[in-house]
Amino acid sequence: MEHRNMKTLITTLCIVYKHPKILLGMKKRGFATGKWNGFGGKVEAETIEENVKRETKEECGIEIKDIEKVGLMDFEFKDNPEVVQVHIFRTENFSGDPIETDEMRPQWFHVDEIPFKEMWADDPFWIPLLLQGKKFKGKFLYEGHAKILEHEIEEVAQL
Ligand code: S76
Repeated sequence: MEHRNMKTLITTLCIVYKHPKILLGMKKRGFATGKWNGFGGKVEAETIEENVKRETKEECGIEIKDIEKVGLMDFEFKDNPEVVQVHIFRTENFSGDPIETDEMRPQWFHVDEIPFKEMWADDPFWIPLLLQGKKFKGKFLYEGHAKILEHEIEEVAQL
């Protein structure tokens, strides 16, 4: 995974975790349609923290608070000269009730019933760490959107 000459796209992802449930959204359009995912998106003219709050509000109607950055992951897709850097956040505090929007259909899942088969293939590697309160950094190389060719992930004390 060689990063020279590669453009980096900065994105965010938020997992709301109120034990024993996590909130995911079924993506209804665009990148990753048909997958359960956290909320977030491409960082534009704003900070990373502003972005994750804005996107979560837009995608499922809730206002998240007390967000904690728990993960930093680089994703590459074979034959695509772009790195997608995902800043992953966790929170248990929010206001409002999750609502379906044009983009996402939110649903709570018990931590023992996370629908990994309908999620990104990298999720089983890091969601358990997030649930255990750990912080992590990693890199994944995909071929297409379903096959992981290479990966590394490590727990870190801080990000
Ligand atoms: O959990 C994930 N969410 C994304 O948006 C992208 N994984 C992932 N991997 C490419």
